[in-house]
Amino acid sequence: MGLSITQKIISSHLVEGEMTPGKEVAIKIDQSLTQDATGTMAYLEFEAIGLPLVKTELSVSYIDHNNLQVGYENADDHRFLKSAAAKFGVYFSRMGNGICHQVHLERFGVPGKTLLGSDSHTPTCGGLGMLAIGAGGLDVATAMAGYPFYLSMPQVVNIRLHGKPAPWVSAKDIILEVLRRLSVKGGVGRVMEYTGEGVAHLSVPERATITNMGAELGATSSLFPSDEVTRTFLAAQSRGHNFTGLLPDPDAVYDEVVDIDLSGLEPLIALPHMPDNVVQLSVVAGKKVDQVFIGSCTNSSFTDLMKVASILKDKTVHPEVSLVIAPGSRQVLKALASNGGLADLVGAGARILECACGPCVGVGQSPPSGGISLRTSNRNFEGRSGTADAGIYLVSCESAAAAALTGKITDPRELGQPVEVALPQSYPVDDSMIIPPPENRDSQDLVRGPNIKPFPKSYPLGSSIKGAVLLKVGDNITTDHIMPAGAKILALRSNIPAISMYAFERVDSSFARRAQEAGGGLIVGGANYGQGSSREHAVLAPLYLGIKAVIAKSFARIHMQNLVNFGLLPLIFENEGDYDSIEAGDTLVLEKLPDSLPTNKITVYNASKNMTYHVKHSLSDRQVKILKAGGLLNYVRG
Ligand code: MIC
Ligand code: SF4
Repeated sequence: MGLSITQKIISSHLVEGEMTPGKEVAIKIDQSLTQDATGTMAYLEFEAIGLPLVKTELSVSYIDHNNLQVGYENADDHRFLKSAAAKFGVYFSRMGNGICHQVHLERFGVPGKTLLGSDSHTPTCGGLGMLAIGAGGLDVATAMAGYPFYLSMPQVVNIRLHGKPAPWVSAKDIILEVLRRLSVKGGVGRVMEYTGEGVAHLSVPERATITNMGAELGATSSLFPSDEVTRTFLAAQSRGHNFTGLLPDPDAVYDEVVDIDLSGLEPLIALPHMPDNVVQLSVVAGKKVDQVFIGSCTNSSFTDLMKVASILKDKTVHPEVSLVIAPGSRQVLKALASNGGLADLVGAGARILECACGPCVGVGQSPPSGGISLRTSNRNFEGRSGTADAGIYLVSCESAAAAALTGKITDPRELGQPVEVALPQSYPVDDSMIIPPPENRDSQDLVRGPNIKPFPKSYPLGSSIKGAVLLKVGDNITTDHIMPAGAKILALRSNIPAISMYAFERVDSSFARRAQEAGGGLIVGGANYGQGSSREHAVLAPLYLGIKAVIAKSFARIHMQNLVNFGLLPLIFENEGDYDSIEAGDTLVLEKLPDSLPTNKITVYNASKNMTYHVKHSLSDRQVKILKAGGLLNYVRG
């Protein structure tokens, strides 16, 4: 039986396990990446593992998320990260060099290799035929320490692309179509593998737009073949030596096949407040727009921004619209500067932000109250922009540029002649903002400022859990709900006691106080609890506040692993209807733990209602052992 690309990469990296979907496998990790908002924890955790040096082939620490320094906190974090990179043998991509995923795609990604990153959009490098997976900081720290990465062997979904996109339809519209069809839960436990004759029409940065937003499907990863398009891209990055071809076997067997006719697609748009709330853009055309943000790891490549420059050339941004553009990397910005594209953007009135995540993570350009912001980014979760009642719409660069000119949601096809941007023969390669680890590390200390506090201790699972339901939430609760980002809160990423006070702030601002007063308790969630980011803080804060278990209808992959990594019990309702009979404030009692975990027959007694529920888990034996050990750090340290 032939193999898919995913199966080929997993089998060539397999350390343990059987490649049967749903069974746990362990794979060797070749490369890792961290970013500043998750990186401080990851390197503190690596320090706690106790190794002097990373064991991966390549590890890179990026500074890209929180570049707004309104106090010492961030600057201290960045200084710590620079010292940790030098001490542990990690490349350090300085602030201003760009967004981790864009820079990694340009400078480091290699077809056929594995990459683990402490950011959920790590699958961006799947655009190069890499198996790139997002994970929590502790998983990345253990991978840097040379331990394999454990995952549930994914099903492989073959998304076959047919034909060629019509003018004004772009890669963003393709992934929005996938989200429209499969939903934000559609990728859970799966890798999305793109094939078909249509892939030849997509450049590597366009492929990366699609694999990037596979994170919004909840997918373990997404990838494209490594073909002539990949070879050309790597050569243009002066990295022709990194090319290896990688295609699925002609008789590869997939768990599911999805066919998409690219020529039939229209410009699409995701309406507030979920990335799968997708409709044809023409349906909402005419709606007034206050802001447009072009950038993020989804749509900030050279070609993306050149298209925008061509659309805006010799025109002026609508008087009612504030347009900001954040190039994905310094390479993109340099290329735009040298070919005149930057002058066209500035000439039209675009505000150029630095090469970083910026508004995507709530750092800058929060919309006005009740405002409408059109964005090329990947997440439109409620409140993530920094404005609770704003409406965020996700679109392609072409659609964003069209709205910037007209002041309303506009079908880009109305702009007339399509813009053509030729792919560069070569990109302006300049790695001078990436500091390689020094040869001599003997004198290198970790530099800690006052904001860098030790992470909270996790404890072995006790024999019983008794506590009140401190919060009951609905379906699709994101990590942005659990532990919001934004400039103010991001500055506290290295200070768990301080950041914990913001847990669930936008859902119930009394949560942290109540949890502290009660000395902890439980959380009840709906389906896909913890979707979105990889941030461990969505577990570290509840841990700090004394939360012992989360009972939900289902969990998102990275968040569930993060819960286990820090010794919090993720349980699933056997009967989803039981969710309805639990109320916030009810006292729940779980007994005979952890002995009932191996048999997976766990009962929850609701002492307030005198009712008993059956719950289960989807943990492997290894994950149960991690819980018994009191988290992954204790487990690997033995
Ligand atoms: C995000 O897009 O939500 C983030 C910010 O990049 C997160 C990481 C973080 O919270 O630091 C992610 O996607 O994992
Ligand atoms: Fe940064 Fe936004 Fe991408 Fe997250 S999704 S890595 S915040 S650009």
